[in-house]
Order: sequence, then structure tokens, then C-alpha cells
Amino acid sequence: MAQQRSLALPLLYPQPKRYVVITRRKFLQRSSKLATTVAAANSGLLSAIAQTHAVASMAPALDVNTLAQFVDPLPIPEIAQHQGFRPSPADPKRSVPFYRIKAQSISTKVHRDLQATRFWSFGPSTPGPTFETRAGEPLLVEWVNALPTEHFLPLDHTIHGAEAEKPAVRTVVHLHGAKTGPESDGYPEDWIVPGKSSLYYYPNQQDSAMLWYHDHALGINRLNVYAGLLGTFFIRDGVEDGLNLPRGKYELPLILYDRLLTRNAQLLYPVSPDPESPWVPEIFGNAVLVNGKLFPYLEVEPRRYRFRVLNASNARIYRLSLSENAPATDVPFHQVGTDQGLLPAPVSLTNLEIAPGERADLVIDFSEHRGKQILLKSGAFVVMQFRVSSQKVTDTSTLPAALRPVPKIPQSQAVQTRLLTLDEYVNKAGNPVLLLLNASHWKMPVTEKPVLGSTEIWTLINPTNDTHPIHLHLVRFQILDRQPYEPWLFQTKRQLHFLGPPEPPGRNEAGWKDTVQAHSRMVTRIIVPFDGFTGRYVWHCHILEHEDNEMMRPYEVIPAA
Ligand SMILES: [Cu+2]
Repeated sequence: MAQQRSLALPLLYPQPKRYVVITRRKFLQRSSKLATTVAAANSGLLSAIAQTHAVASMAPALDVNTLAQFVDPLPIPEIAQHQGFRPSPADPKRSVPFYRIKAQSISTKVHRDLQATRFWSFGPSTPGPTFETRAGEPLLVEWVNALPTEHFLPLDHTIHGAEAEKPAVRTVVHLHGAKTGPESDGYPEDWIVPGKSSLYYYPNQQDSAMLWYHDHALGINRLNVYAGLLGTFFIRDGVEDGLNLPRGKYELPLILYDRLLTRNAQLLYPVSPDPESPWVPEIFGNAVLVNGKLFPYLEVEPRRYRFRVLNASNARIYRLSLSENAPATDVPFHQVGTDQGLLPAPVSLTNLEIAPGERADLVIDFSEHRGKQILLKSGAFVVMQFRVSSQKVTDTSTLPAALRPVPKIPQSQAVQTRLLTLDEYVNKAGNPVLLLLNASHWKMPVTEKPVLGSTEIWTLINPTNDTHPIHLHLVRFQILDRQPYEPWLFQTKRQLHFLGPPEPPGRNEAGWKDTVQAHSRMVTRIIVPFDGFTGRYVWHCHILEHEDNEMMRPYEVIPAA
């Protein structure tokens, strides 16, 4: 299970097994029609049996355990600077800040003792610059593709949208968590090639939250994000201002992403044993970067800090905890916000599970740890170190008992309930070859057409052994519950037979979300108001290998009659 794999250390190269009875390519040739696929699924190719994924051998990966820890300070991405003002597309009488951000190839060190690594980045560093904006203050970004024309990571031309006749290098930017018009949402087919740019308009008409921007190009998204095309985007508002949470130099982003590196410190993206179909179902790296550095340290004062955590990994779920060494003791912390902003109240935690695409807004109080070192870990992984100074400081920030009300949406408000399956198709060797939402390919007609202004319940049925973090563009939603069920009965007879009571979301999930962990063999229900815009958007799994291999569907918000 992804959840458990993410905790194990390090999952690198499962040895190539006696290889593969049906390749992904052959599987697709045999099941090019949906009817065939569904028939294949029902005849047993759809399987929830645990797999060891075959991965071809390749250049040996760097063993990061040979590196000195905590020799690099934690980098903080620079704040994006606008280049003047332009008329607003929504109101030409109004001028809005205009930014120009270039996707480009860079070379940068992830660790003091390694040579520089090639990345693709937005601007001169990866993660790219941090946007600081306020609710109700729109802005324009010209996203420029200034990348080379050849890709440096292994394309799979059998993947939809990445066929050999398509340009190798394509980018399109999605601002994850943003309520934007469809023309600025980064639709996966709206990609541009090197030398081109897209002008996107972000109205920022939404609550304060940490959003993030990343590539979303159809069929190569996993490679472009792995290459480094990501950054963060903060929206502020008066409610947040009034809380007196730690701010300024006491509020920092922690952007987590795992990578595999060659011995020459170059990005290594594993491939399957089939040279014509190198796609692999998931990537788990042993090098966990924080803001682009491996094992960084941060010098902190003995006071409260606010950390805005983003899981920007392709597939890894982190289970974060803090501990003070000698003697090793857990350090509790508070979560004050989730994907779409502040929680109703702080939630005290000793560990936090965060899946790809999710954000967590944390407050850590170092005041009782003067002169100590605190480790941030994920399971057994060491992620980074906080060095608490021993001087006495005055901390005027607060951790209020109440943050922002999140009124529960009554289920009676929903005008539509959709049952949606998360499907994994495996070959005879048990290796995944394809993932779908509701047994539907990307190119099939749009089936989810919520009406603007209406509320729906989406019931996500997950028969697989993986947690799939499911993300809906445009909207924010609330988690209703998760309930264990019997997958086989549903697959064969479409009967939902529950094996236990519904479980409410954790207190730290009981806020506004845009990405939900749909757990293995559970039915996860979310309630979604479709507000903002009409038009074509997408929903998808945020394990990027899944998303690229068809675990993404268009949906369309239609006008009210
Ligand atoms: Cu998935």
C-alpha cells in the first residue's frame, strides 16, 4: 500500500522480477475499447492484490545515508516580484499586477557535498518564487516556456497525450487550489511548447490559503513536476491578519518532495523493464528535499513558528513527526489549517499524514526547547533539523483557541450523489498497467456535469490497495466520512455492502479541502459546492504517475437553467 510503502525506508529498486506476462502496451492494444476494459476488469484483471512493481535496473542510485546531515541551511524561496501593471481582463478599467515567470533549465546543489543537479524550474531556483497575494486582489501571470526542446526524463509514448508525434517538451501551469476561470486553470491539453507563453488571470476571490502552482501537461506531468516545475502561492485576508499567528520571518514554507539521484547527483526517474513503455506506477525516492535541499537545518528562536507544509511529491505520503534527541521525545505541534485555509480551531498532533497535493498549516512552539535540536521526521526518515537558540526571546504571537468558522454543509443540500470508482488494472504479473476513474478514459465524453451554484456528494469507491489523493480543480469541499466496504460485491453486483460504521474525518481534516485521501477499500464521501465559474475542469488522483496514466477525468460546470 502506498501508505505503508511511504513509511518504509528506502523503497528504491524492487528487483526486476521474472518479467511481465502482459506489457502495458499489449494490454492497451488488447483493451482499446472501454467495453473490453470493463470486461477484462470483471474477469479478474482488475485486482486489489498487493504488488511488487517491476522496475528495470539502471544507473545505481546515490545512497543518501552516506551524506553528512544538516550542513545546508534551509533555503526560503524568494517572493515573486511583479513587473508593473496591466489592465484586468475582468475589468479593463482596473490595473492589476503583472508577473512574468519563466520555466527554464537550471543547475543547483541539493547538498553541500554533491555536485550540482539539473532541474527545470519556474525562475532561477526550484521551488519557484512564492507569490504573496491578498483575497480580492487579482493578478496576471505570463507563464513562459523557456525550456529546451528535448526532455531529460524518460517519456512514455504509449501514455495518452504523450504520443511520439507530440512535442517532447510541453508545459501548462495549474494553480492548485485556485478558483479561476477555465481558460486560466491549466487544462492538461492547453500546453505550450518552448518559445511560447500563456497569460493567466487569477482573481483570488477566496479565503486565505496556501496554494501551489505546478506543471499539468497531459501525459508528462509526472516528469515535469519531478524535474522541479513547482512553487507556492499564498492568499492572505483580514481573518488571518486578525489572529496574530506567527508571521514575517516566523512563518515559513516547507515544501517536501522526494527524489532519486544518481551517484553524480542527477535526477533519476526509474523506468519499467519494457523500453517501449517505461511508465512506472509510483516513484519513491530516498532523498527527501525540503525547499530544494537534502537534510537542511533551520536556526530558530525559542518561540512559536508557523510552517506552511506542502507535499509536492509525485507519490509519497509523509507521516511527519517532531522529536527532540537525547532523550528522544515526541514534540507535539498544532495544525491550524488545511488545503483551503484555516481550521475552526487548532488541533494538537504528534504526527501528521500528508498525501501528494495536500497542505498543512502548522504552528510549532520551540519555547520549551531552548538550546535543543529537534528533528522533523517522516516515519524513520530524517527530513530536517531545527536548531533552537538558547537566548530568551519575547513572543507576541498567539495561538488562538478559535480560528475561522467552517460551517458544515448539510447533506440535505446536495442535489446529486455520484458513485465514482477508483480503478487499477494489473497484468498477470500483478503490475499496474492502467488506472482509471469510474472505468473511464480521459478521452471519453464528460459524465460529471454539476450545475453552477449546486452542491453534490461525490462518493469515491476505492477497491485498490493504494490510498489515492483525489483532487478536484476549481472547488473546495468538505469530507463527510469514510466507510470500509466489501469491494468484490460492488465490482460484481454493484452492491455497497459496508463492513463497519462511517468514520468522520479527523479533526485536522474537518476544514475546507481540495484534495482528499481516498483510503484503500474504503468509500470516501465528500460534499462539494460548485461555485465560481462554468466550464471544463478536471479531477484526478494526485499520485502523478496515476494521473498521467489516465487517472484523470474532465468535468464540466454547467450554467443553471
Ligand atoms: Cu492514484
